[in-house]
Amino acid sequence: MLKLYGGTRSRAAIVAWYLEELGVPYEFVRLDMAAGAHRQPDYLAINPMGKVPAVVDDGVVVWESGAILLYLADKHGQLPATPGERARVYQWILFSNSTLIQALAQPGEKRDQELGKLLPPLQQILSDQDYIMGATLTVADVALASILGFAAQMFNLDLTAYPAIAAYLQRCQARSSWQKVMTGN
Ligand SMILES: N[C@@H](CCC(=O)N[C@@H](CS)C(=O)NCC(=O)O)C(=O)O
Repeated sequence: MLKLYGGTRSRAAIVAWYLEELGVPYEFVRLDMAAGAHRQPDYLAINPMGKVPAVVDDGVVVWESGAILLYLADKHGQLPATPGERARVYQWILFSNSTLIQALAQPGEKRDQELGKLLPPLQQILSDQDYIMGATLTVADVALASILGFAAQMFNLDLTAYPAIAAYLQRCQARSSWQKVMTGN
């Protein structure tokens, strides 16, 4: 069975959410990160960077949440048929895990400035469709909504000016798979 390595309240939740969406069984290996379990040789043999999440699946080892999501989507036949459509999925996962996270990591006013550039186009796109690729949830939403959700929680991100983004986040968070992983229900 696939093993998912993570910690309490870590980005492993992103991968767990997608595994639940896919209906793929997995064992969650909770590392005691406060005690430094992610820096011990047995875990560094899986991810030499000492970060979670990582997965071990039939002898395949993958780390970096975005790479794991894409691996799972690919393995389970969830990537679009054409290179152009697949590129849109890569684009949104990389946007979420690099551009959006980098903006969120800026200190105070600079964060607001950067988000002021990124959130209006996102609001525009989500005004016309329920999910980031169109009418149905894809792996791209798992990355994007997870980061938006973390931002809302950690930085008290105020989405009042972006009602379509707020509705999108609510739509994703209402899914039973999200509820199961993030709230333990
Ligand atoms: N870009 C990586 C980030 C991984 C990351 O920073 N994970 C945190 C937990 S959410 C971690 O392992 N921190 C432990 C440390 O840095 O020592 C991903 O998305 O997988």
